[in-house]
Amino acid sequence: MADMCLDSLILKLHDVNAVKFGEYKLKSGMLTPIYIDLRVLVSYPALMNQVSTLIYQRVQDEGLQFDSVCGVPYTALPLATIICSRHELPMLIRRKEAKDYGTKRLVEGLCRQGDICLIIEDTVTSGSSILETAEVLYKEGLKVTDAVVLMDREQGGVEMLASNGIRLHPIISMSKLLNVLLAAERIDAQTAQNVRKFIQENNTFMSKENGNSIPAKKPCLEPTLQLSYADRAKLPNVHPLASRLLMIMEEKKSNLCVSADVTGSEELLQLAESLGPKICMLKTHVDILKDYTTDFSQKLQALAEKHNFLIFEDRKFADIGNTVKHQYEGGLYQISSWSHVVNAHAVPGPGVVKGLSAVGKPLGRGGLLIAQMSSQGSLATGEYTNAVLQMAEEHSDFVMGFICGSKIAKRPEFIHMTPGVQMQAGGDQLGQQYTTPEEVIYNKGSDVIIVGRGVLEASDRLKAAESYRKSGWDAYTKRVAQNSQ
Ligand code: S5P
Repeated sequence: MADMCLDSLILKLHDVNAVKFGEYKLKSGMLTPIYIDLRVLVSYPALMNQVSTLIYQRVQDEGLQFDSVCGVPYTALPLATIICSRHELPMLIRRKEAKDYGTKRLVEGLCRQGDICLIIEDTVTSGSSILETAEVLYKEGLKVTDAVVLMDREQGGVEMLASNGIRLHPIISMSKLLNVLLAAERIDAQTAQNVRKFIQENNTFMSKENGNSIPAKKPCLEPTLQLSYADRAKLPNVHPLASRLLMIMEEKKSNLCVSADVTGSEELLQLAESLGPKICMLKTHVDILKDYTTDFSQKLQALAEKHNFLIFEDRKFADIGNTVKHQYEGGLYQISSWSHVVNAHAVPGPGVVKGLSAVGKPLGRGGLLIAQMSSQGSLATGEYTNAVLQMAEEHSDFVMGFICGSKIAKRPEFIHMTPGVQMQAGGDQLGQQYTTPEEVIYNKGSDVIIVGRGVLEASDRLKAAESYRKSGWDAYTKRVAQNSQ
């Protein structure tokens, strides 16, 4: 029912030219094959009402808690007005420029210290307009935790806002819009494909393969980023293994996880022995070893003990609960018997976590959910990432954190681990995309850098590991110092 409602709204938006195909320039100067202009809505009162109803519906469905509502000027301003008037909610108006007479206020309406203000927006590309509005509200002593948007262009806005502590709830995604218009034969397959390609290649948040600019450059100035790893290790609700990892990081001054992607067990053990003192964690892909034995896994555990690091088998489980239970516990590798941490895709739904937890929790193991991926064209973005966050919250007795490109969870108990890291931004021939340790830890607020070939392909692996350790650690100390000023 709600879906049919959305489909008909999308067609109506197309009817009134609020969605256009061709070549258009965005606020950022970027040329786009699709343009969404919801300013025309004010000429269609029935449509205005329908959009306002959907936005409010979403607010209720999500059970959002807030004290007032603010629409991002100007397009969302009348939408916020309708919603606030209908439901008798206090509204705030953000001025674009302060009046040059009178009170010079940037926000009109009653601002009480500590009140939560819900932001409403019409379209999101990078998320910067919402962030700008939030920053004005912060200056008035307000808090912003959530924002609802009618159209999400799926170009990184959800992730950018999440890294700034704002959860974005989109009503219509770009993918949904294209699917509906295509099914109704409003556009042809080629047009839809062109737009999809453009969206994938123009994510404003994840770094680009060829090292293009990342607009969301600002370091996250979020209170939880003031916390040191040691402080976080002591939080009352932290997962015991996350606590242990945070303590290891603090003690060894290392937020480096080396990805030991080698194919011989002897070489892997040598790596663990030599790089052990530099790392907080060693990541394995046990299924690429040509000579796995139980003896190998025992030796690896002994080295983890000796050098005080955790073992993370990057198995990326992605099946129904019952199957992953067997895959985790049994088979040739018996992963649960030696790996402290494993990861999983959230695609199958919560069953995958429940299956892993049934095996891992009694053994004191922990899990990471894959919320985002470093590879080009990854589908783990936007609403998917939001849903992964939600799943982690609901299973935080086993899930200790995420594989992600940036800090996405507000709770400081969660660990953020980021792959796709090298000293130089760039990529490989198969879609891997690299960001620097400084970018990942300082600008994007992640906790752990995962480095594979950056270390493995160096002529001196130990020296390379040390330089990644230092780079990651320096970025962390700079971030903590910056945020506690
Ligand atoms: O999104 C991801 C998730 C993971 S776990 N992107 C990744 O690259 N990884 C893993 O990190 C990948 O399987 C590989 O083992 C490592 C990155 O290796 P590198 O050589 O590109 O640094």
